[in-house]
Amino acid sequence: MLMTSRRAVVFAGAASGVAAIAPRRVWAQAAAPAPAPAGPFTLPPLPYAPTANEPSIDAQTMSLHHDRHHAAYVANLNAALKDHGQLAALPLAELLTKLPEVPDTIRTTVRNNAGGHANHSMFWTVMGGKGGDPWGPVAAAITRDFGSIAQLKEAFQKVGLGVFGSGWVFVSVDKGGKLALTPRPNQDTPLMEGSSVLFGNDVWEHAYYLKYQNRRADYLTAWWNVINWDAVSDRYAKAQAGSLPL
Ligand code: MN3
Repeated sequence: MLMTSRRAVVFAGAASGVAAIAPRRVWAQAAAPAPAPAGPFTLPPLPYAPTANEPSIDAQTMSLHHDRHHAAYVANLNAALKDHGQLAALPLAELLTKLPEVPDTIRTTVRNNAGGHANHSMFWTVMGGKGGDPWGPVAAAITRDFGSIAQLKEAFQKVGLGVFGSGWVFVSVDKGGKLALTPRPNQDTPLMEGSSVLFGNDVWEHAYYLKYQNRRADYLTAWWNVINWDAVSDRYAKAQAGSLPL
């Protein structure tokens, strides 16, 4: 009976905009972001707890990055495509290759937010690992195309530091399995040219500023501690099979 009456009070408080009397647990739920619009695009859940990449990537950054930044790209994309049913029905990767066909009035919004949705959907899945060394065919491809994993990391670091302002550093993979470092500004992605992304790191300040402030180099170095090589290997196989969705 106590719980019932407490809940009733909390709901009444929330409805009238008075949250101060809510117990902590309920207050935390009330503070969560509003659900995204119905679609067609949806925010994928983080595939691990926000703490999974500690201490390299702090939990607060992970939560804000996923729950707020990525959610906003999805919401903005859905809003932009609200009256464009044919575009809204396309798979995300296909939409990204058809930007020239998107009406002028929404093209930049679609470019930024569809790109942001694709990039972050990839990003979460290649993290949550333990770093270390890659294995199998992707390790062989790295050695073939960059010389060694150490040389890839060195080149990736240099390119990541060279992105002026906000953007991404990707390792893209072509249909023959050849790898290349491909930095992109803003939320652009090699998917826009029909290429596949093997993995990539987000060098927007929102990805690291809470913990690293201006020290992007330290963030780039630490990020390798949480790369999930199993996931990257899986992406490599799918890219070559033509079955990698993003
Ligand atoms: Mn980001």
